[in-house]
Amino acid sequence: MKKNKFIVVEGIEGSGKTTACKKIKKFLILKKIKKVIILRQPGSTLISEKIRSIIKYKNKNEKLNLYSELFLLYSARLQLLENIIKPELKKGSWIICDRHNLSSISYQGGGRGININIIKNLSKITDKIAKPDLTIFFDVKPKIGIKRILLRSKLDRIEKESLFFFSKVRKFYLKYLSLISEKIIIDANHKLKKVFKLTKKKLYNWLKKFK
Ligand code: Z5A
Repeated sequence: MKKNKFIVVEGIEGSGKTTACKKIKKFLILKKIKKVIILRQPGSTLISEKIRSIIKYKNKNEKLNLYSELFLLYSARLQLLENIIKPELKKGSWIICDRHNLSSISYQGGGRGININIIKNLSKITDKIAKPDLTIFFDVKPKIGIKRILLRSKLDRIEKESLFFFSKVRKFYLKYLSLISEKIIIDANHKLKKVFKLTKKKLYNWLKKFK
């Protein structure tokens, strides 16, 4: 059996990440991998879920400071790494994580304009606990992504940002992905069936390296 892996799934809203996480889990189980855990960021621990609701929903009486948002995101991430990811990796579980450091680089760095070195330094702290083995990026045009989200539900605080914001986020994703060696990039503009067919093919090829 292959050694367990820490897989991160990234993309802008409506890229289909969350749907893909479930499909990737099914695919890994078909490949005889027994324990696969899906996690989300921010979230997936008691404290991290509390932080998630602070970040996602607008408070009429108090605006969330740019840096508060960043530090909250990293606090949620550290809770998740320390309490779930690290112990589960030790036990041999496979982890599929919906978002990680690259989200902060792209949203807080690219979208909000925070100095990238601050985010890189915070990422060094999280990387010391556990570093992803693979990043899968679902690349969708912001216009298409937002359209999908609008069909699904009302927009939250971050989803209400402009198309320009998401274009900046996507630009940073592509820029910083180029620095990651173990990655898979999927054209997520296609229909769901095709997107997952592409994902399965590329993931299968990646896994073959560890036979
Ligand atoms: N955030 C941040 O700023 N910095 C950070 O470091 C981190 C996060 C970690 C998390 O909210 C928010 O936190 C997020 C970034 C910020 N910003 N916002 N907003 P979230 O977890 O609620 O949102 P999300 O991560 O962006 O996920 P999402 O909105 O659910 O989108 P998704 O996961 O990419 O897509 P999905 O749920 O799989 O699909 C969305 C809909 O599209 C759904 O109805 C699907 O059936 C449909 N779909 C999916 N794929 C397709 C295709 N291929 N064709 C047609 N329809 C499709």
